[in-house]
Amino acid sequence: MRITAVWAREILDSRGNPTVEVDIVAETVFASAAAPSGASTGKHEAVELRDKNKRYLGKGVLNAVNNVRSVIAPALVGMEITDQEAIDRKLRELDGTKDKSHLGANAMVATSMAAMKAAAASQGKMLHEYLGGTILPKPMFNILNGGLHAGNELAIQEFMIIPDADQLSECIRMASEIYHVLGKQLVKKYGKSAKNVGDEGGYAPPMKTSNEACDAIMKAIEETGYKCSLALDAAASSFCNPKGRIYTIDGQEFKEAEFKDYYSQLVMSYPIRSIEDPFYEESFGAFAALKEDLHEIQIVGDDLIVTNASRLKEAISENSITALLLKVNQIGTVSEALEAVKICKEHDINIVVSHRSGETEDCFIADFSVGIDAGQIKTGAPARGERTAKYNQLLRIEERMQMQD
Ligand code: 2PG
Ligand code: MG
Repeated sequence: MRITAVWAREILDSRGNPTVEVDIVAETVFASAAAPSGASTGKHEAVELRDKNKRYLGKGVLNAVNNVRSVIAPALVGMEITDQEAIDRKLRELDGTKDKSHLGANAMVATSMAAMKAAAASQGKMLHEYLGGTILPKPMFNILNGGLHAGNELAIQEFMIIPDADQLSECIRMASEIYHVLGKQLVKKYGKSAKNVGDEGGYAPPMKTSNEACDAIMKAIEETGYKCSLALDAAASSFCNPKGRIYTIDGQEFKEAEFKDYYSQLVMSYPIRSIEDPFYEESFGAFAALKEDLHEIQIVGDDLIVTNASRLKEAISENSITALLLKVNQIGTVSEALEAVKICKEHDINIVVSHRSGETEDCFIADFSVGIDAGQIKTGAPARGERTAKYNQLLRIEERMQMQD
């Protein structure tokens, strides 16, 4: 089917900031997708176009919306909707920059995702079926927030749980129960304000150290009696001074070479299975050294790689990571994200599909994670509509797969 119309509008994301939503019509089918937005963004990410005027305190996206309506739409109309590579190539040609700052990665990614959804619809398929994947991802639930996502003093951004169950729906139920038990325990210990949540729906209690956070989570897991391990996203660039690479955490300062031991201590004390962005976003060598020390722990590259094929290749050749954090909006088109997926599969690198801290109700990544057989997903707490939208879509996919068995 050929693309007949492309349209865009400004909507709000989960932080209440504007973002771009794109509609695509291809003959008899319609699809819509919205760009998510990060807070702890990597410096090599594709650039979101913001209006930088009075509206929305500078964060308006009317220029990006206008780029979709007046530049992208006329170029895409008439193209075959299933030719994702040609569509994405056209977007890159129209943009003409390396960092997608001309049209805006927000305009481009929403268009690219909407095109893929419409392509699936043109074949009467759900997106994950269209992509051909069959594996439901293991979810990591971010139940305690720190860093740039919370108003507390925790340096580490995400304290996640990985419930140990075969079925995805069981993992979701266990995570929900642990989350609620944690909420009650936090209120008991820290008072009512401890139940306030951060950007990704995890609690944001007034804690000061990573140990305090892990202890609280372990206590909640214990009360439920479930088997469950932990995962961290340090997002370490947010507490690293690039000059001299000094890390400030838990009231202490660490030089990069010493900071490795901080993680080793945590890993010895808690059942941590995965650590994302343990060091500054240019520290390929420090990632590699930690990976060697903690060879049983998954080391995930997010800001380090920004879903960029050439940075991914560098990380692989430096032996820096065991997994890629995959965020389509970091690179700006679905085809480029798929290129990163291909490289991961060729080099035995795990894939964790990820949401952003600023999200919408769009559940593209739920289908995408299944469609590419990623094996893992992180999409926040088992709470808040923009997070549960993804988990709920995974529940629908699981049900559909069971019915087809
Ligand atoms: C991360 C993400 C998502 P942000 O660092 O992994 O959890 O955060 O979207 O703010 O970059
Ligand atoms: Mg991250």
